[in-house]
Amino acid sequence: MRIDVVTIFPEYLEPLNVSLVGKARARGLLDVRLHDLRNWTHDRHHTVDDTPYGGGPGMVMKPEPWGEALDEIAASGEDKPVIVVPTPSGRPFTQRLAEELSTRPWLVFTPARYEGIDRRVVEEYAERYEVREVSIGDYVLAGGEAPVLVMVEAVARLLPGVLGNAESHRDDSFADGAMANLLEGPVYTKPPLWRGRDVPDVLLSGHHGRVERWRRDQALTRTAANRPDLLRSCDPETLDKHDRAM
Ligand code: 6GU
Repeated sequence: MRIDVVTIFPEYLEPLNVSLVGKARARGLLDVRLHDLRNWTHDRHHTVDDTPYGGGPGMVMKPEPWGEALDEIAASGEDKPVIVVPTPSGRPFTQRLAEELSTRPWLVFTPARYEGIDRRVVEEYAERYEVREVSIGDYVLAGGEAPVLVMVEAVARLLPGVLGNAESHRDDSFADGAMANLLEGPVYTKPPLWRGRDVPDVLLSGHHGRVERWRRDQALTRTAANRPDLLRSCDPETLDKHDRAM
């Protein structure tokens, strides 16, 4: 997969050199290209923002640098990229969307600063490309760069060959399957006794069936406590079907 990021803070994206994403890049599974939006400005001050029409606080990103940058970058590959526009006004970024994006050969992210990008940029590119306006949650950040780090990591770990074994995301919170819509329960490792605290006996029992039953109970309890909305969105029949199967 190829990922381009256009930003006025390329250095903000340096974590993409580290850990899972960094390794995927080093192994040639992921081709990440960072671009400084100011390279597509022509004035001495490399201006990327201006005052908003209609008044109001803050500044708006000018359309011309984005237009020149996206024209050049989008024309630099074989197929058409999906353009992902991080914005608190976008559709929610979910595991489902991460899975969908992970099947696409090429993503271009356009993280903005200030009050956002002149609306005409999205309109212009939506006529020729698939454009997704996406929010990572119900809070406001100062810019789209941190959301790009979030989304790239969520997508990269789904790419073939990036994780150790193909099973490692089967039981992830939010994945499909028996644990669909349930949060993962607690995990333990050695030593079996730490500061007077035991590892639950069932995990040391060697009874695979009892371990699975316990894990599902933990997942249900945690989901009820932390995300009751997820439990309510479950089909009760599907929940029961998985429970009867244990
Ligand atoms: Cl994608 N951008 C900004 N600036 N704030 C956000 C966000 C995105 N998602 C949630 N908050």
